[in-house]
Amino acid sequence: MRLPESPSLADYRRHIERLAADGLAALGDAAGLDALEAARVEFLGDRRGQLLEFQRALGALARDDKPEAGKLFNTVKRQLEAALAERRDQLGRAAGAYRRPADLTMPARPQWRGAKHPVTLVIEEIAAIFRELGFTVALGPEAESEWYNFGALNFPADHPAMDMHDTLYLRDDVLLRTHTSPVQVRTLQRYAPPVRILAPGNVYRRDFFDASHAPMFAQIEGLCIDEGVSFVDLKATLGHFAQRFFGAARARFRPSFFPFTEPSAEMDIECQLCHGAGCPACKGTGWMEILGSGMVHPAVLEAAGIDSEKYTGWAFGMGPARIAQQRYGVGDIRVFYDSDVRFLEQIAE
Ligand code: 2NL
Repeated sequence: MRLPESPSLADYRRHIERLAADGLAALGDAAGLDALEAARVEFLGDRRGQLLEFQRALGALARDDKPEAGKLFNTVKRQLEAALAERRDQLGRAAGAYRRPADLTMPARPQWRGAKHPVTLVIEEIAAIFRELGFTVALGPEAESEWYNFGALNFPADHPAMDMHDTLYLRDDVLLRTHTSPVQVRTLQRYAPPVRILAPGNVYRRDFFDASHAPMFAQIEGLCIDEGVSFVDLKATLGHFAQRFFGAARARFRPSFFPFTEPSAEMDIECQLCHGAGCPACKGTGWMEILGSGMVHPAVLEAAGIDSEKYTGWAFGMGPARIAQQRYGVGDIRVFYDSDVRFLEQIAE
């Protein structure tokens, strides 16, 4: 549809609106920069572009029609030029032409990293020290029978620990273990001595949840059974551990009592805060209790099927959360069980 030789204003308008529609479509839909350039030449080119014809035709219009037609021409030209610029921008953006190179001097955005729980860190560190001495890690169920939790461990039948008030029972004869000792009894049933194991895991007590007690807490026990094992081995091994873990120059043993060991002893280390001088953390004594231990009671060995005439052994138990409390200077044990990252990330390594 070509413009007549001497167009009327109506002709001019009809034709230039048609051109505008075609041009806007061709420019707006151009699939790439090459297609866009082809459309530009076709409509806006200054040698053979379609718009040129309308510029020339302005001269052939009646004098009174010229201002109106001129306005129309300018509007269409601006529209096409704007469509060209917009499409060029869109295609350029898609091709990444405006992407700025990375500024390597910008400070990095801080990222929060997940980390191991302080109690886990303590357990792993303890396990690493004992691993060097030939101890492996043993695991077992948290729901136990009365026999594995108490009976095999030489608790008298009427021991107060078995009371419903101290132990969480799931149902008759199914309870939540109150220590990890049942894991060790199970291991002794399955493997002949020599046995050297660590039993870390969660244990449960019917305690009130206050600053120094939790109803569930981590425990780690150790057990060494062989021929000719004596209290000397217990003292030397646990003393070595205190040296490695705490860097504590001094450790002492005090007599104690547990149903499953005889004799029994608790180990103290020199207070890590005041180095023996006495401070609030050690209640002025200069010492901190870190574990309970003893020679495995012959009744426990026999219950697990071990010949107590042939074999002897020693065992210990401690609370990694208590150890973490001392090591990281934490007053309230509950923060270890709150899962509050504002606390945990202060300790995370
Ligand atoms: C403590 C005291 C202790 C044991 C745990 C044990 C296990 C078996 C046999 C004999 Cl199979 N003993 N474990 C021995 C002495 C003390 O724990 O104060 N724990 C937090």
